[in-house]
Amino acid sequence: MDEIKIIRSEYVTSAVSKKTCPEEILPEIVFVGRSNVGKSSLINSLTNRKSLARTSGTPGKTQTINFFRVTLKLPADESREIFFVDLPGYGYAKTSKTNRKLWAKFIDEYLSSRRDIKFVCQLIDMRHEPQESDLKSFAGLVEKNLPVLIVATKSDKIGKTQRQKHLDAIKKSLGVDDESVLPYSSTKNEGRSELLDVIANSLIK
Ligand SMILES: Nc1nc2c(ncn2[C@@H]2O[C@H](COP(=O)(O)OP(=O)(O)OP(=O)(O)O)[C@@H](O)[C@H]2O)c(=O)[nH]1
Ligand SMILES: [Mg+2]
Repeated sequence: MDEIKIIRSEYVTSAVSKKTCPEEILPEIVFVGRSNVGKSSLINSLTNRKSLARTSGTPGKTQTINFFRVTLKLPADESREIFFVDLPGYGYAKTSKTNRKLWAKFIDEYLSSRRDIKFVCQLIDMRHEPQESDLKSFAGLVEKNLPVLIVATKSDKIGKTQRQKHLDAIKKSLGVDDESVLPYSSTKNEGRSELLDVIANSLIK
């Protein structure tokens, strides 16, 4: 496929409840994963923007469901508007239990709502095996019949020779095939054009 381009990207809103999600319905690509795994950085890498989504070295940065409107240019000259949706991370111990429960409920509501979610990118730090919270999140997405692409983040932190071993461990733990796992580095933009292809394909189908 020819190169897919992102020709525009803008922050739309931060939702804290189902009611505050944008009324506008566009195809949505959703980014989920543990706190600090690199969801917001991935959105910046994809859109080629330094700080469209706020990132931080400390986990727990994203605390709301953030919607970004993105205009893609497809090879057939067509341009399409979609939303990138940045979710707060899970597995972050510092918030209270009540708070975590409320969030889990809201995220669950959002994922179960009938918005036009094309697929969910579940990010997993490539250096570590999926944690219990990752397995739980993955199972929840599968249960909702949402297509999931596993994005193995921070691939720049792993030597070339170690990569396959790490990818295999992730695949085995989640029980998914080669096609469902994509290594990504937001600092090096590795995996970017592959992910843009997957996004474009999800819009055509
Ligand atoms: N080396 C490297 N560091 C990365 C990469 N992606 C993210 N980081 C770093 O990881 C940290 C967390 O990144 P964020 O994008 O804020 O993570 P997040 O998943 O949005 O975190 P929360 O909003 O807290 O859930 C930051 O210090 C980033 O610079 C990557 O591909 N490579
Ligand atoms: Mg974030």
